[in-house]
Amino acid sequence: MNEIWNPEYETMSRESLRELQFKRLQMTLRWVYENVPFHRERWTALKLKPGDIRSLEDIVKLPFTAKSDLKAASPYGLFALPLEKVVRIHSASSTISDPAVVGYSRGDLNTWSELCARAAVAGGARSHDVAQICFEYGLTTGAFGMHAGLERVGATVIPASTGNTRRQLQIMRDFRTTVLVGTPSYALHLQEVAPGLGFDFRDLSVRVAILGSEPWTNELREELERRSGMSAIDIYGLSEVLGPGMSFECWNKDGLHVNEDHFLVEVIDPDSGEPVPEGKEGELVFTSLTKEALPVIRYRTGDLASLSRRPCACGRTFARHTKVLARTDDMLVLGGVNVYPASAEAVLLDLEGVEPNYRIILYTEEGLDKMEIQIAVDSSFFSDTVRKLQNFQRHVEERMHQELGIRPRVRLVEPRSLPRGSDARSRLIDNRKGVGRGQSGTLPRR
Ligand code: DLL
Repeated sequence: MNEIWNPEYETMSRESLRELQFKRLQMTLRWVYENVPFHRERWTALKLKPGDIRSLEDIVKLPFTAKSDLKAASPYGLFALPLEKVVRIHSASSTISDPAVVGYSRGDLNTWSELCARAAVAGGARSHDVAQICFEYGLTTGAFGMHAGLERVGATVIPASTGNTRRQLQIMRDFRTTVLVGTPSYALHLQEVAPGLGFDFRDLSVRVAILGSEPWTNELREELERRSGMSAIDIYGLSEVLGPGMSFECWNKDGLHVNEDHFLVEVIDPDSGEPVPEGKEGELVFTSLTKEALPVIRYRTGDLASLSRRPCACGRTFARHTKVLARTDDMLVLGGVNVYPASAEAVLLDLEGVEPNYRIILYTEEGLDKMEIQIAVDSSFFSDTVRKLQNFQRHVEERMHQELGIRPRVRLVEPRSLPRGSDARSRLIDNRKGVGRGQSGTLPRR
């Protein structure tokens, strides 16, 4: 059960690991200083050069990088390599019109598949497995990362992508899928709808589920495992830093091991930016140690967790962070897609005849977390024909889909049925029962 894909690195002594990290950090800082004017200029303004970082702890001297920096430099402003050497582009699954673009060199893709292979093996996948990937094959990173990692392990990979649940279940049964890869909400959805579509999940061969891209609780894990007898493990990552495979659970399921030979991880107080002690919750911050095309320096994830460097029963020496269940901002993750309520509001404000009065309701349907947007429209709207109202609704849904990457249900309501002048917090009602259940991360904690 406890196979380790790359024991040389995954079990190296903490002392050797720190040495390796420091060597790689120095290389990264020099690489960035020479090739990314954005970082060089900021460091110069602080009178800092790569040589001033003399220990791992000195990293705190460097400024943070935020998603807004990546967006401002979009598409290629933070790349350290010319496009000629960049072989892949992805983007974070947030606002479509304002994406954070990320790039990979051939070497980066090799690193990425290695880290996803480690995650897959830690979760229980082996070369004899048949792995069905139910992440979308597109601009987001989930599918391509895990696809490459599982192929590297030697598993037989089925690029099933998302949607068409009946077909997914059919593939699972007929191709005898043993490893399911996707979002926890989709795994739950598959389990919930299977009986109605004539499938019994327990008759399928799924042994392991490698799930991530959105927050999910241990209670949900227990439910998924109980319903189908499979082992469900958590993988974490974000596109801006790499994608899936930055950290992963082992069979011990007691925190996610960070691939520390490739990333320096910090936990900071989101308000002060100061480091917090081990075991205390704060914002995860990552610095890449080996990335070539888009190295990231002290990238603020917005994800809250705490870190532990205590040895793990699995033998890996990499630090572990707790499950990510909350964020510093109001970003929602619905079906693995990142959604900022402000982006929904921007779409609404752009529509004629719509009052800037709306309410977002999160709900769960067949295990999937979904969004309904109730929009106050002029009362004159309701004197229009039903067809006209439906067309308008569809138009809004389509615009939301284009902008947010999810298709919320839109309901038009009379202005007085919504509370007036409410702030963002009271505009959001969270009735989720599925993956979002128990999440405290749907609203800012401050
Ligand atoms: O979701 C990468 C990924 C794909 C990870 C597949 C794991 C599996 P983004 O679309 O950039 O990348 O979204 C990143 O999603 O900052 C977290 O808020 C959230 N997230 C990702 N994985 C987890 C997880 C991918 N295991 C954002 N638990 C992150 C909780 C997660 N939240």
